[in-house]
Amino acid sequence: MDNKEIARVLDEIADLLEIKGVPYKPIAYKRAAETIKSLSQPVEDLTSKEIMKLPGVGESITKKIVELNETGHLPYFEELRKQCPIDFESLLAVEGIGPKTVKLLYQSLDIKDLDDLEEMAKHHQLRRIKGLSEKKEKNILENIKYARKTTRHLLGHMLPLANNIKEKLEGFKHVIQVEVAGSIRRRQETIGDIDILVVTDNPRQVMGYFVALDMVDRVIAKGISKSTVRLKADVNCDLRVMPEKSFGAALLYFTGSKEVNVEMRKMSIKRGLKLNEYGLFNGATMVAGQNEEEIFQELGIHYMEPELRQNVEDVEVAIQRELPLIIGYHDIRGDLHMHTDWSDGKSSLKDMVEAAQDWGHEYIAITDHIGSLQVPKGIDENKIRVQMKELDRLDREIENITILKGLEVNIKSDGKLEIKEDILKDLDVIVAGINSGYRQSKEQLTDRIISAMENQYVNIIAHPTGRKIHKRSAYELDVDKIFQTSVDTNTYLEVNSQPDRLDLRDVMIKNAIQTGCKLVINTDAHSIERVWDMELGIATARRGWAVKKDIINTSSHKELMKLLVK
Ligand code: DGT
Ligand code: CA
Ligand code: CA
Repeated sequence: MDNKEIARVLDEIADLLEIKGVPYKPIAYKRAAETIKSLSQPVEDLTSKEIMKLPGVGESITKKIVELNETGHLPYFEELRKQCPIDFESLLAVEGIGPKTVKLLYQSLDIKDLDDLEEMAKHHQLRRIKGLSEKKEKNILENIKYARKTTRHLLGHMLPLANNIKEKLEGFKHVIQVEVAGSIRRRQETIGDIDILVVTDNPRQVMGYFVALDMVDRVIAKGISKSTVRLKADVNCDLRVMPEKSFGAALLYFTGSKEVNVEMRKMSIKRGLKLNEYGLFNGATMVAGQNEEEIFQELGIHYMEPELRQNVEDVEVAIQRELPLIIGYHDIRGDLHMHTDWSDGKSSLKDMVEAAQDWGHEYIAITDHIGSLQVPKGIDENKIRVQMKELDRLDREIENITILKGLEVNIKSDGKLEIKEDILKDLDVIVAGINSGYRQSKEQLTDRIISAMENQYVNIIAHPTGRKIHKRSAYELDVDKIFQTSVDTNTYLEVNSQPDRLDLRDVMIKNAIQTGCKLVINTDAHSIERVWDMELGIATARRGWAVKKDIINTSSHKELMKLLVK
């Protein structure tokens, strides 16, 4: 079990003991949970003697941690849970409810989960509890809705929505300037809410227009300088009106991140200046504010691309003027991982090629799945030969784009490829990926990927860590070993652009590049609409500090063919 999971168990034990009215012990468990949470190494790697030496962890808690580590279970905890079967996680997710309130609700009304809570609140039973009020009951009822939907939204779903709202605002006569800010502008992989800034000559009219947009579900707050709406997509959107001369400062502030804002403000103070959402000031004089660039310039630091505004270190590097010139959104010249309706894709070969052309690609590789038990609708080896002829024909027929012949091959549990190798030598691009059997040990999964990389025909490892945002965490892998093998074998690691994959993810991209790996940004598109996901992959690579030369599909077709020889 990892530290977070162990801490969660200890935390919940504390809450359960608290409800049972056991004295002292809850505090001890809370303290132990805090210690485990802030530990820099896995508690799994510690001996019981070492665990016992941790602050706030005594003998009895040590035993429980060891038991959890060794067996994954803790009968003591399970017994407590049986005695009071309360869904803590969900109840505590309701704004305004803490452990004390949970106790109160359970003891007075036997409330165990969100359904119980909603039922009792609707029937006005909460206000009868001492310590709660009618107002509190109303708030709880309102907040239950949000607690049921606490997950953040995927960038790939929010970016088009935000751009759509931006376009609508741009088309409104009173809007002078409009920009999307917040986590979307930083292209963070998940989004809490959408933030938009406008300059207008008529705030009242703009706000009226905004809250009446067709994607709005309901209005949460409407004012002259700020409004918040709930969109039909179940996400909030804030619109703020800013004066034109402050637009850059506001954009900087509301793009964040919070950490970056705090650091930049500190840095301004060191230079005798004051930075806020209205501008950069020297005493009462505004020295910059209308655009972001001039603020960075006046501060004497490197302009920070929004994707690089993540944390304190990014500001420090900007001060040193050592930020990289990251890959641009127009630097990609081709997509090397695409599917068609020959396998599990939804669009025809020709449609995919034309969509790629529309995007501006100079070359693409069609990499359908080959037949196997794991991948339904994969094509078999005879059909691959037929498809290869068809690809050649299309390549001659369609101008301005080169079509490469490829395949996506499954890496079997033993590391071998799920295909006869003689066909591979006739193809241009081989993408290998783990598409089944994820439940292996760290060593097994690592070896599996390494065997594939050592295969002389494999060019690309698809979605290397297998994570799916909100669904499945990354496999445990010895990434250092994988990065090194990638360099040694000229195998490129993919930045997969699917909205819920973005795999490799930003931090891993940074590490891979430091090891000297070359990467490839692919869409893994299964239909024409998804060809546009490339933008998400590029954004992720930018967040991982990738420059043009780190990414092989920024090369010309001729250069690329050299890189594809292993
Ligand atoms: P999200 O919405 O959770 O995906 O993340 P953000 O970064 O969009 O955060 P949000 O919407 O709460 O606020 C937008 C930006 O406004 C944020 O990136 C930085 C700025 N901001 C918000 N609250 C604070 C604050 O308390 N202090 C500072 N320095 N900046 C803040
Ligand atoms: Ca936001
Ligand atoms: Ca916001």
